[in-house]
Amino acid sequence: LAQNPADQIRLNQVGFYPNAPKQALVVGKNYENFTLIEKESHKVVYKGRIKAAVKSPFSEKYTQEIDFSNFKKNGNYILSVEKLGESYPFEIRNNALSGVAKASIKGFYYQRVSEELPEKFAGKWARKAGHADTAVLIHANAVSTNRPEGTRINSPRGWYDAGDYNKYIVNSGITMYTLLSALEDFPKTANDLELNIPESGNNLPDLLDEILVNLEWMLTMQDPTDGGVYHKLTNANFDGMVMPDKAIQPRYVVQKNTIASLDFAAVMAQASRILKPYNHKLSSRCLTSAESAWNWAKANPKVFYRQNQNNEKFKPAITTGGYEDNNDTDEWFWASAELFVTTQKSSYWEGIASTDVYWLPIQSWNSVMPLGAFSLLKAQKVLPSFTANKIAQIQNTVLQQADEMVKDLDKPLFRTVMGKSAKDFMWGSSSHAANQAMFLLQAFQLNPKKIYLEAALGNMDYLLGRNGVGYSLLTGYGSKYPMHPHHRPSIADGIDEPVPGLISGGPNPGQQDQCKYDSKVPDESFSDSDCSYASNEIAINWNAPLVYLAMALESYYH
Ligand code: 9MR
Repeated sequence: LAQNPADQIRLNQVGFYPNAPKQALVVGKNYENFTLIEKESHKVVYKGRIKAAVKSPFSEKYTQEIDFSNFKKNGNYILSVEKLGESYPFEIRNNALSGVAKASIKGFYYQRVSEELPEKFAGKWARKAGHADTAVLIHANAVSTNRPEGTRINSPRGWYDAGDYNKYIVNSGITMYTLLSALEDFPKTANDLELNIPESGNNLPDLLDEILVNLEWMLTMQDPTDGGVYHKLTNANFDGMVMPDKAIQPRYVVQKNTIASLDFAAVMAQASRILKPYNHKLSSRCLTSAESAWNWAKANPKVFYRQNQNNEKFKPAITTGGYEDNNDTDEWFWASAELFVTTQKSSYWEGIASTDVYWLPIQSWNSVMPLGAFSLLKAQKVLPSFTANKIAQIQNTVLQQADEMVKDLDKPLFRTVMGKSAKDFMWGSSSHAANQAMFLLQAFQLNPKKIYLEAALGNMDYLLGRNGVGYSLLTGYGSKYPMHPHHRPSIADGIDEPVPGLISGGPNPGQQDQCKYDSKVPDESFSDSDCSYASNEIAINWNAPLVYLAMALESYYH
């Protein structure tokens, strides 16, 4: 089969900002010259030399860099590589990624539980409401004196987690943090993004309206009598590939635990702060809920959710997503940080004071210490002076790690921070790329070195096509994007195009799904098939850092 040259020219298939770096890569090692062609007229508008090849650390593949940063004129273009052919088309314009920013937030609208998505807002992806979640059972592993077996609770709304139809507190934790931070850090951009959702025009930013949908659900996951928070609201087993309204298995809330309660406490404390100017009453309710979840965790430390152990004792067995995490150090840190920043009560500082922060992982659903670190750094100007030494330590750590990340960016295969190491290609690797960028953007807010911002942009280019698979990993955006994500509505709705604005998990050599993959190479280990939950699912915690990144780029480059 003849190869499509466009598949060998890896670039952001959506768009470039006039005043930002513009790079593409060609897969190969002997190419010499490129031209930039105006799409309509097919006129050559810019010419250049292609750089020397760099070998993949993962395979026998080589890539060569094409740089056309000096070309700044708005328009629609194609790159042409001599002796190969033409790339997919792309734009150069101001607000080049506003479409991506909007779509990645609108993706959450499409995940809404308990409400119909009418055509007016959902277009051809209109669908009936699924899961009222008004009579959810307390699972046998979660019964308490005040809520004995057979009790039903009202826990509607929120977002479906991913390609499945369950709602998980732990994963909502980092997702909400990330979206709330985007709102806090880029308020003007948030105001400008109109999403065409039912609440549009109600005087709140659409992003906030969308956040409130899940906040409302999270609040119902707290047991009001003791403050503890249930791990998840779930079926016993994953549904078949059906639309939400056809998914009618019984729903349960399962075991209250320390990690879920701390994640909840952190989000509610943060929300209380950020919501204050918009809704005073809700803001104080969030704080009360945060403190009672914290108190529950204090009284019930080290209660971990362990699905298999539970299944031996309690029926029905629960086999949906585990989100199990046996290390609560980072959740304590995060919840302490949010509660401290919001209340400035010294009791919340103790855990922070006693934690050394000489290294931070890239944030993920089970590694949330960076979230607390970022919140402390942002608040440092208004915090009491006894916090200064600890905050200086955290700041050094973030800046040092950012410097490390942006080193030698001319060497990796895609000239991006993402993919310097094979370890970057984990389950949900796309979110890792977006979270690395978010980490760099925290550094940029502390010290506006251009390279931090440019490296964050590079990871966006990675997500939109400058990568090992040649797909823009965002459904509906670019010329070649995943058509068969592991996403029940996209599979069952009878519409060819997947629901738009959802970021695919991306390459994952773990291949835990046993689907057919064309390659085992870490950066190529991807399968655009709906069977592939390990490389081609979508998830709220993957979309959220993309929202943050797109909004950041829109506000810094515009
Ligand atoms: O994102 C999660 C990933 O880090 C884990 O390795 C994986 C296996 O436990 O689970 C992922 O989360 C899934 C969740 O358990 C259920 N909903 C879909 C999520 C994305 O695949």
